[in-house]
Amino acid sequence: MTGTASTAPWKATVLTLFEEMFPGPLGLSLAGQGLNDGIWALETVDIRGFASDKHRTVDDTPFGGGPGMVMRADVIDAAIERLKAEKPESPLIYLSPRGRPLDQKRVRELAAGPGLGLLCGRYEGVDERVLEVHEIEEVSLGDFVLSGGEPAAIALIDACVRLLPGIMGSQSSGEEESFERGLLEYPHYTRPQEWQGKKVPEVLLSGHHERIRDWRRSQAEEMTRKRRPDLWGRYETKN
Ligand code: 9D3
Repeated sequence: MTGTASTAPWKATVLTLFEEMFPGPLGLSLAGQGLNDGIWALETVDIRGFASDKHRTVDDTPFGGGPGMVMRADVIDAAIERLKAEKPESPLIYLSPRGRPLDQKRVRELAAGPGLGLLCGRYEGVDERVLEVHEIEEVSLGDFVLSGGEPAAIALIDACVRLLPGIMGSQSSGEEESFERGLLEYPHYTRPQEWQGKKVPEVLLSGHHERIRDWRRSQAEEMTRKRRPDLWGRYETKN
């Protein structure tokens, strides 16, 4: 072989019925610049392209009855086979409200790998058998209801991409992120120094870096204790 050695960029391949939703916000700002610079790559695959009948059916009624439709195992399987042929090393994730809640630890692991294969569901979800056969990891964004997996896929990709080497700010943001320390962020202020009668806390104007650090720490702790008792409990246990 000749020429410059180069490794393939981190790549997200998204199986979806709504390709038009991509890149969406991923085409703008930090993620969009990284996409243009070739730091990461995005491919969407239309699930409907793997339907085998003339009406290109991807869903059917649930066995056992009940509301809504279920995405067919054979159609999803064909789409996944295509994905596995191209990027066999990438973890396969199904965005699903019954998945394990995403956290920053998993995001860091996924950003450190070769990329992601993402399956976006619509309707009630996909036939359980195809999830079992491919040992697909199920990931949720939290306990609220979206209309489909696509907005969740966009959020997951965004969280990974901002950590990639070469993305502006990935160095500093990778390290001292509030979630890494287990606390919410302290409050921020900028000019004007007084606004609608509200003054910026005196300590921040003092120039005493140690006092500022202590104040921010105590604010972060107070905020976490009040708003996120779950995080606070774990933080207290660790410290
Ligand atoms: C109306 C159907 N729901 C029964 C209570 C089940 C349901 C199926 C599919 C609810 C939502 C969805 C679509 N959601 C996602 O695909 C999804 C999701 C979410 O809704 N919340 C948080 N994380 C995610 S990741 C994918």
